Amino acid sequence: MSYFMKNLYRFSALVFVSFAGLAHAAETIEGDKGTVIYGEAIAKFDAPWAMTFLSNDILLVSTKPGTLWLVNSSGQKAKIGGVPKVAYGGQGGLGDVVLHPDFKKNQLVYLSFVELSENGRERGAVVMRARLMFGQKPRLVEAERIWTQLPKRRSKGHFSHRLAFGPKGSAHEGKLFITSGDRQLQTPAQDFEMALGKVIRLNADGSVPEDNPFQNQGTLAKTFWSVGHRNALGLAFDQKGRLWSTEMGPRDGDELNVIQRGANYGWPIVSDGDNYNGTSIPDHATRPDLMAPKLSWVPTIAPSGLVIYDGSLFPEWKGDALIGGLRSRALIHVEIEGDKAHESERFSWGARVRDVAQAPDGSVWVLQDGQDGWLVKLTKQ
Ligand SMILES: [Ca+2]
Ligand SMILES: [Ca+2]
Repeated sequence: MSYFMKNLYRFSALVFVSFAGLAHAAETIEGDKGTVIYGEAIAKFDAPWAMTFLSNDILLVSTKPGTLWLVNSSGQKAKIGGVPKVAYGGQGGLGDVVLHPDFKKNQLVYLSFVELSENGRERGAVVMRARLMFGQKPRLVEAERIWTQLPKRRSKGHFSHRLAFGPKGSAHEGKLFITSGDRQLQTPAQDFEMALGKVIRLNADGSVPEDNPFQNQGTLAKTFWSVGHRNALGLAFDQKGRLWSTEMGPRDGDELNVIQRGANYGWPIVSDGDNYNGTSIPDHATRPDLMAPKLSWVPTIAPSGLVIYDGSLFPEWKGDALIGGLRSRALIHVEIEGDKAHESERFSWGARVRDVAQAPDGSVWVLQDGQDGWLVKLTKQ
């Protein structure tokens, strides 16, 4: 066991206040193709948004109002200090939480959240990194802003602000990817002077990699990896080093994309869905020059968190996408075969699924959306 893990366990034995009976007995959940899995309710949160594992038994959970929790598998929680104040409202607040790939050495944590402009009228996302310290009380120290979503806008939606680090050994090792939504304004997704409707790629310290694709289209464009996105709430690498993203469509037309360097994903020029006001948007097939999704959904699933499964507990899911569905109230299993993807099975137990993650032991954990959002652990038994 590493020095870090020893510290973590010693620490966690001290700070977790003991609650009795929080975790519930496992209940069976049957997929629409008949696969049976088990769900165990671990702990409840006020509007949880994201989670990331420190070990099999300990994870971080963020909530939209602005709390970051250290949680163990018995459902015990400790609040983490030093989290900045966030602009909570609409679709925004505290967002994603991910670990630096060398977290066990440097204890660096990356958070995304929404802040107000100086005049208090406009909003935009921010990415901050800080060191997670254990002591009498867990806390973040040495907080440092590494990205600001520009320009800020009045809208309270489509921040996206999902984060993913390129895995070790991949072409993107140590690179931080950020989804930046169109802020409900559509056209910024094709505008090279706005970092909205883009996937952003940065070095771990926030500096701009010189091999990003758009070097001659202005300062902001140097941070872009891909353009033409609407509201990408899921972002995850697979074992081959490919980056996948889920994207909320307008009325229908949700997408699962493979994110490629310099590509244009078409929003708002094309979508397999249409506008909420009933006007139609040409489908992706009409514009082969714009990158088509690997899979799109009509009717909507409202996709949020995404993981590409790599565990051994569910060997039949290895290499496949697991997507949290909001309006579809489901965990959606998408089978990936080479370059192709299709929906394989839907697991629904009546809850909107905000985020999905894989624990080191291969169990799959979901965060249910809303004010009484449960953290649920999914296993085979
Ligand atoms: Ca698209
Ligand atoms: Ca369409």
